[in-house]
Amino acid sequence: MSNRTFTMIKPDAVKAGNIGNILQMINAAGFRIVAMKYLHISKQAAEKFYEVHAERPFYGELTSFMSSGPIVAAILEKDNAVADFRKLIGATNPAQAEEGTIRKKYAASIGENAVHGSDSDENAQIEGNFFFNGLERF
Ligand code: 3AN
Repeated sequence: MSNRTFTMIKPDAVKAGNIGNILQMINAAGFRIVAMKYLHISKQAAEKFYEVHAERPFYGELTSFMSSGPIVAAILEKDNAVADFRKLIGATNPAQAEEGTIRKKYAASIGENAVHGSDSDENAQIEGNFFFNGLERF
């Protein structure tokens, strides 16, 4: 079990002005920020990041959305980080997300669901490495 996960605050949540609210929930849940940046990724970069979903019907929609505006990318640290962060963000579909989760509060739909959270330790490492080099982690 690793103690790090990777997250993105997605373009919908950034546009809605919820960066601060979401970071507040992340901090209140006990996560430490190891690395963080605010950036606008290209469609090509989004396609690379979501390569594992290339065959899914929503791949085009997902990668267009993720490159539609700036995002916040971050590596987070806490015991049991991956599982605890998935709990904090709630179900992929906000309609099914539990009360008090980030997606319940700030996500509008399954496609535009406010935040990303890695689904395994292995992916947390791959995804963190996609955005951050060694000099950008503290
Ligand atoms: P999660 O982000 O909860 O791990 P995944 O890995 O199944 O969910 O999906 C990756 C991303 O793809 C989701 N965060 C969501 O933005 C998008 N997505 C998943 N399912 C759909 C869908 N049916 N329609 C549109 N977008 C979807």
